[in-house]
Amino acid sequence: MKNSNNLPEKAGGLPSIQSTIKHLLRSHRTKDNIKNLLRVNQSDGFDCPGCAWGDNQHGTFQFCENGAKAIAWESTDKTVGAEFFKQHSVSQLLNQSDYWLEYQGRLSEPVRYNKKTDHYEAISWQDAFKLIADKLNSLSDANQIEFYTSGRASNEAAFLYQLIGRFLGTNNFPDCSNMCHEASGIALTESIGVGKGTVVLDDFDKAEAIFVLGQNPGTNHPRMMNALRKAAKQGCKIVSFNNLKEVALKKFASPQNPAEVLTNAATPISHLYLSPKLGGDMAAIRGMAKVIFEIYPKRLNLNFIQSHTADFSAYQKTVENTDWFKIESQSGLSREQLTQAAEIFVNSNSVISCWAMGLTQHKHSVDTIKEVVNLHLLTGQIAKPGAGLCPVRGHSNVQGNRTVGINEKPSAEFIKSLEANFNQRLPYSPGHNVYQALKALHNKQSKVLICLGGNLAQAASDTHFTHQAIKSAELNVQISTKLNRSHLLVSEDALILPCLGRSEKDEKSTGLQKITVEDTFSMVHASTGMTEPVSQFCLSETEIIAQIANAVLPKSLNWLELKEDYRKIRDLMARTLNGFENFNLKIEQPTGFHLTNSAAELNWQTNTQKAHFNSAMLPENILSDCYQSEQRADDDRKNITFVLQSLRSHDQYNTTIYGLDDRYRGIQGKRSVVFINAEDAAQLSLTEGQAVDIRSSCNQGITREVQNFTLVFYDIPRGNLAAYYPETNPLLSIESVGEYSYTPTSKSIPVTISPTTSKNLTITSI
Ligand SMILES: Nc1nc2c(c(=O)[nH]1)N[C@H]1C(S)=C(S)[C@@H](COP(=O)(O)OP(=O)(O)OC[C@H]3O[C@@H](n4cnc5c(=O)[nH]c(N)nc54)[C@H](O)[C@@H]3O)O[C@H]1N2
Ligand SMILES: Nc1nc2c(c(=O)[nH]1)N[C@H]1C(S)=C(S)[C@@H](COP(=O)(O)OP(=O)(O)OC[C@H]3O[C@@H](n4cnc5c(=O)[nH]c(N)nc54)[C@H](O)[C@@H]3O)O[C@H]1N2
Ligand SMILES: [Mo]
Repeated sequence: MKNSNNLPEKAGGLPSIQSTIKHLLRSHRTKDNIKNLLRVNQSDGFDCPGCAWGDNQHGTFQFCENGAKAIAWESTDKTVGAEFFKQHSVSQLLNQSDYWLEYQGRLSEPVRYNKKTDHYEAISWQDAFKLIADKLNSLSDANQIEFYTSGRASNEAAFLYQLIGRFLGTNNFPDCSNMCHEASGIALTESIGVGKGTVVLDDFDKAEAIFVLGQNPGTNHPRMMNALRKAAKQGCKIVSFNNLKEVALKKFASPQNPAEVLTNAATPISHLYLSPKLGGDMAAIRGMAKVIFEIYPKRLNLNFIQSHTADFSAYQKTVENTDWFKIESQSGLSREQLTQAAEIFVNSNSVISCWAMGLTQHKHSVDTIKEVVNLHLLTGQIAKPGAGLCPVRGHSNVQGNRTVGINEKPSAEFIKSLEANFNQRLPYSPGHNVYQALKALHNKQSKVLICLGGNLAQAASDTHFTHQAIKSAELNVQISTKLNRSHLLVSEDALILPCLGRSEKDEKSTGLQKITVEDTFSMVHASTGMTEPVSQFCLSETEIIAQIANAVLPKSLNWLELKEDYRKIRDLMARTLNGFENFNLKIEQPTGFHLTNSAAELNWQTNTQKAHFNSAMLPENILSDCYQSEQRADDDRKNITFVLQSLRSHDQYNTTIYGLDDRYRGIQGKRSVVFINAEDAAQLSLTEGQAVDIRSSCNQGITREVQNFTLVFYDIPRGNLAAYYPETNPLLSIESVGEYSYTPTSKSIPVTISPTTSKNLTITSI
């Protein structure tokens, strides 16, 4: 394993291209995948399954290293069918790593779990649909079903999926958003009346300053690096707030620019780089607001404040009542540093703030994001060219899924519109989010789990609890492309239903089908797969959902007609969803169409018709309340509690592990590492490379521990640690969730570390 001394000086460049080629070769479908890369994010091609960043509309190559990995991972020759399951029992498979499971290849035929033999066995599609229908129809209450969605499903599949649930009578739609940007949706809806970002890609060309908070775009949104690089070259000031020094936010060489690939050249990205303590961003931004009130009161946009906002004076008082000591100690940043950041903010005519999981996965995330909004409202940095708010979404269609109805708390207006169009009574009361769904499965109140993609077992917190919860389902139905742990947590009955990937052709009797997706800028556009399906037995997600609907609710709609012609599904959506009028026509435009954002038009759809300042005080403590106060006091005295963030390496897509390297952080061949400040290690008499156990301080009578993690010295604030997800999920108590959002507090886990007691040799290969 290499360590932090091997940190690269820049991100991107030649190593990115070399890594892309390596992953293409490993896919065993190199030729197809090169073809795929030429078509990804082109107007007649398919949408990259990597991330939700938008496409530049000028027809150049639109892929990146990690997009290429996602495509190569999906498009492989290796398959997992009934024969594979004959050779491996479920108990044996449970002993394999997550990497090994997915690496076996694409799921290629439907299979059903046989409890007697502990093996999955072949089942026909029709029998599988009937089995689901019989089970669902036998339940006394539709609220005993959990309909999980991961944000890759198309708008068409997701729209039909939510119809099944609602026609049956439930709003139980837990989804990956609950673990991801939930806090952004809540904060933005309450503050500006719409839960989405207000900028479009072109705004990045016009911004004079871009703040990037709690986000690692070099790995997770590499196409965003092109926008940041271009902006930086034009003199836009980029300010990064990141707990870690992420190399791509310092220097980036575009893999698409020959001069930067072939020479040592690179573009400096951040003008100012600040590293707050974990959970310290609300304090940091409060500090910036305080600077504006104290030093630059003339930069307050009083016109904007007066005509467009409510609760300004309450906010002003809150800022006055927040003292610098609290700001500096909670953020870990000095008043001078925050003054520098505030000066860039007020001296720029147009400012964008972007953020991701570093802001959304804390106890006080909703208030933190509202504080970002406060700053923009003070200065009127919203609803004008080059200015606004940009929560950068994760999964490629997670935003679209919400738009078309995957929401456990649908608005009354949405349900009314469905009722009017489908002529039946539908449920208004909220259903389960991920936290509530897992609790209900765990106590057997819920009996069926259906997952449209994803890997809930490894994505959710409190791994032991979550595994028990999934295993408690009487029927576990997984619609997936690759084998993962969620398929193996079975007790009674279970189905694995293999679907087409986004890069594959979806042929129906009416011709080649398109699907649609929505990116982080609310652009909706079509996507058409290009390569031959991996197996003739895979069905499209849309067809699988339509067939389940037909089996369960045959009379409610002509589902079989819908599955043969997705234009008909889009016609239904056009009649039901705001902004989707003439849907089929609008997606004929090469770049699709933009769903308008009311806040970007100075139309505030809040209860007062104004944008709201939020006056919350800084939290007393950033850690979850499940960390008991007596223990907290004791640990504080001994000064031994660290705050741990769980994050992604460069070689993974959420729970999908592509490899064991994290190139930009200097890590090779290993995932069980924990990044620590050298001075903290010295204080505990620990050395670099030493193996430690990490124990959660939120115990509630249960020991939550992961063992044998190697210490890596890193530029990280004292008292903070970082390690990869999903390996660290066992440390997060199920009760440790954000206020209002229920999102696991994956970026602020209280832990202690000690030399390992594990006798196992460190595993370095997969
Ligand atoms: N290749 C690849 N692409 C992906 C994904 C993937 O796994 N792999 N996942 C997709 C998904 S679903 C999502 S949601 C996004 C995730 O995209 P990111 O949010 O970039 O993902 P994380 O790896 O969780 O990184 C969090 C970043 O925030 C910083 N951070 C953590 N806590 C704090 C804090 O309290 N304050 C500040 N200021 N910084 C903090 C971390 O140091 C890290 O740089 O990426 C999407 N794209
Ligand atoms: N500790 C910690 N936990 C976290 C996070 C964190 O930062 N820290 N991040 C959270 C976040 S932001 C998210 S979004 C969640 C992710 O949670 P999920 O979305 O549930 O997880 P993924 O790992 O993206 O799902 C991978 C699986 O999706 C299936 N799949 C892939 N492509 C397709 C497709 O096209 N169709 C279908 N039907 N299936 C497909 C494959 O079978 C694959 O095994 O994890 C969350 N969990
Ligand atoms: Mo996410």
